[in-house]
Amino acid sequence: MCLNTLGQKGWSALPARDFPEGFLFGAATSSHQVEGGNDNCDWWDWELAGGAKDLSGTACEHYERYPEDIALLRSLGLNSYRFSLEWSRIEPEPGRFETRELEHYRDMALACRAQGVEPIVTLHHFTLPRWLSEKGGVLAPGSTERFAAFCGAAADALEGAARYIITINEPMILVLMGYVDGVWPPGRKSYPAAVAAAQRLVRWHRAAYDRIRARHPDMLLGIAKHWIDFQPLDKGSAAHRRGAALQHYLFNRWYLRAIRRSQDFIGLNYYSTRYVTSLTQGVPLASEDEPRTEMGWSISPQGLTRALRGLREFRLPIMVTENGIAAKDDGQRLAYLLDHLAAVRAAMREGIPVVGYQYWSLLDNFEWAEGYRPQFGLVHIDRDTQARTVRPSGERYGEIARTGRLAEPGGS
Ligand code: IFM
Repeated sequence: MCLNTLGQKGWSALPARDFPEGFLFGAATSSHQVEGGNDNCDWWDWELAGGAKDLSGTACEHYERYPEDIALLRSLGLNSYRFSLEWSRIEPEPGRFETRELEHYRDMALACRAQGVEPIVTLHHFTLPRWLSEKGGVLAPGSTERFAAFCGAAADALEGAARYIITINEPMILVLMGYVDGVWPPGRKSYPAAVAAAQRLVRWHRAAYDRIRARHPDMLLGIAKHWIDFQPLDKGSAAHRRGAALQHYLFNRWYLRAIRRSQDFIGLNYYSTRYVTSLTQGVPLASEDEPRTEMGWSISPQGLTRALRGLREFRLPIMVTENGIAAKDDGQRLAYLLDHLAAVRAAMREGIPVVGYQYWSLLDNFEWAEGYRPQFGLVHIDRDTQARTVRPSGERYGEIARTGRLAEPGGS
């Protein structure tokens, strides 16, 4: 029997199963996208100011309904759940930590554990408490110390309940959307501010890592890194190739290299390939007739295998912390899921230590500026009644999780 560095059994069983026993098959959500009523954060204000196509409002009422949602995830056969804490609930005013809210999230992690579900907890998933955004958000003086204090309090509350901790979700997406494109809070379009924000988010992670590591040696710490598979639109063009290489370095590698000594595992969020035409430009699709998701993104499972290969340089276990599709047609979702799981399997067969896969998302939810139209969920949410309905893709994914096999019985 083999053990990987996180102590999972069964790499030697790969030929019999497609995924080893103990592989973490799960699904992910984030607080603001599913909880509802997060009226003390920057996104709430952004929505009211017209920055999103819908108001998040009651979202999926997951703050109250999490026991039934975790039970549903478990009933499918999944063995892990990635969710996030809402900083604005936990620290509604600077330095005032709400014990009740810390207990709420500890209870969520314990509810997972009680059902044999591994909780994977994200501490920061895009939203900021209003008091911090009013002072300048990520770039506010002292924001690093504030973030580290919040993470320290959160980790103390999660001690013994959660092992996998993700400090920050997709720092470079936050920089891109909030400081380059200006379509998310704080709505800036400034390269100098973007560079400063990226550097500050490196400090946030390092400070949080040090704070948590000092008190909780058993926790496994990382980030969830959004990775775009940058490819030259025209492989014959030197300008396209140079552009792809630069964007790959700046977006995919720079942050991970900056925090390379402060990670126990790598969290990978992967969705699609982007076709690059210059140092700063690119298009989501190689051609107009290429299949795409409801977000307009390309569908490119081979990009996931390439991403996993690219992460080899960090010599750490890798968890796919997000991968999924917004699709009206659940058949398209299932095809995407199967093809991307096959892409993970291909990487594992090359010896890349992937320890889990979290589909985005468990529930149809609030897709930030795009509102509620894109449906990523394994579980459909009726927006009027909040009724949960498992989609066939969710059932099939659960079967894969239970058996560790990708092929249907009798299939190849
Ligand atoms: O919904 C988001 C999530 O919050 C972060 N990663 C990408 C998802 C789909 O856009």
